[in-house]
Amino acid sequence: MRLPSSISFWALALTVPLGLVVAAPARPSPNGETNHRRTVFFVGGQYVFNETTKSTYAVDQMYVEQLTPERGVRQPHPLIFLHGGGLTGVTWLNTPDNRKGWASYFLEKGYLVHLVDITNVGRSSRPPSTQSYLPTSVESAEQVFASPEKFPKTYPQARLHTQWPGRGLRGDPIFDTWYKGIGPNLVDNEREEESTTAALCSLLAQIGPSYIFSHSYTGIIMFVAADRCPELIQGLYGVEPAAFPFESRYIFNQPIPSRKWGITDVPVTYDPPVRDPAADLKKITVGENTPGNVSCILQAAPAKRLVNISKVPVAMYTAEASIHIVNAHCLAAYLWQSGVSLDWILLAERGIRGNGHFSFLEKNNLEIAQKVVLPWLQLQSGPNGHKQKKPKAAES
Ligand SMILES: *[C@@H]1O[C@H](CO)[C@@H](O)[C@H](O)[C@H]1NC(C)=O
Ligand SMILES: *[C@@H]1O[C@H](CO)[C@@H](O)[C@H](O)[C@H]1NC(C)=O
Ligand SMILES: CC(=O)N[C@H]1CO[C@H](CO)[C@@H](O)[C@@H]1O
Repeated sequence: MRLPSSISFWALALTVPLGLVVAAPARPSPNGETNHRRTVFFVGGQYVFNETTKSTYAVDQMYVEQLTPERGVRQPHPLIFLHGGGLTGVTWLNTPDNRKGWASYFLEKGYLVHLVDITNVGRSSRPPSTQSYLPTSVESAEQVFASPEKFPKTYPQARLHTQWPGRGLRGDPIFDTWYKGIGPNLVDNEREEESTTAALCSLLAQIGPSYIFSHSYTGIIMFVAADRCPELIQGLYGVEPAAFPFESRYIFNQPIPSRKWGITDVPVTYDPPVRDPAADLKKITVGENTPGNVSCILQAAPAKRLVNISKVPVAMYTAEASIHIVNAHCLAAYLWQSGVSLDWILLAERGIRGNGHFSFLEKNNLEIAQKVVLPWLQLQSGPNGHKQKKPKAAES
């Protein structure tokens, strides 16, 4: 499946006349990745003294991989990509079937790209005193993410899924490569949200106003970040953010109380103010509860406003055959009633069919980036976009 890189590199080089090599733009690598320079650093975290060992260690720091296009940065605002729960920044690199991923796509478009591992995950390191768990078993990965069409009773739209590369089951080399990149999550959601947000706001202070992308679980974290440092965020882009109001309904549609602050587990700023969310956020259940479109817990009128988050433009999309198609409308309704400026995009309405929850690495991943995501970023940066924040490079 993977091309032996040295052979394909030389095969390519030998077919191109020497003069053209010099004049040509960035040379594609074997899997179509965009040539770039990489810098790695850590942000956030703190030193803590351990009474048992009488020694000091770092905790809650965040790994950042900064990728600069070889042809130079041509966009004023950088991008930061947060991976989904159980994954790492690897998720945005080449796809499991070794095609070009979103990091390369946006590098090619001239963006300065940052891939992070959220705190306590992957290369961000985790002290042994914290508890972690494996959120995604092989069974649930097959059933809900990679081949829901083979388990059509899970949710009605599952049978529409067609875009996963390969068979989407264990034993298929593409599935196996992807699944082996899945690891543990922190049990303590509040610590995860607070520590990643602190690290993100510190990264933003260094690199200047940026767009934050999230997938799934980290949709929650991008909203906390927009509450804590909205002046440093140019926009939020949620690939199926899992910030469903007040409850999780993941795999078998069993509602589990979650996110007591509405769309987050940790405090965010409302107007009128909320001190005790259980008492101050008045709830109401709306809509019919059907397998393909569940009922939602929203704020009872008059809804309180998410005042800081509403300073930042937000886009999110939902794929036709994803598990999220059954409850994404609940998040959209909550954001709209709370005063957030949200563009909610249904991929099927843009003619993009058959995607599941991992659309950004499925067969049509670049079509989605080109037809759905890039146009939103361009609109934001254009004359009709949200207020432009001064990029770091333009200062001093
Ligand atoms: C302090 O160190 C001990 C011994 O290595 C370890 O068991 C304990 O979990 C550490 N405490 C914290 C809070 O990391
Ligand atoms: C899903 O339910 C909401 C109400 O909660 C309703 O507004 C929406 O139209 C429904 N969507 C579909 C596709 O039935
Ligand atoms: C970081 C930030 O902008 N926080 C603001 C959130 O909203 C409250 C209420 O308007 C402000 O007081 C904070 O400064």
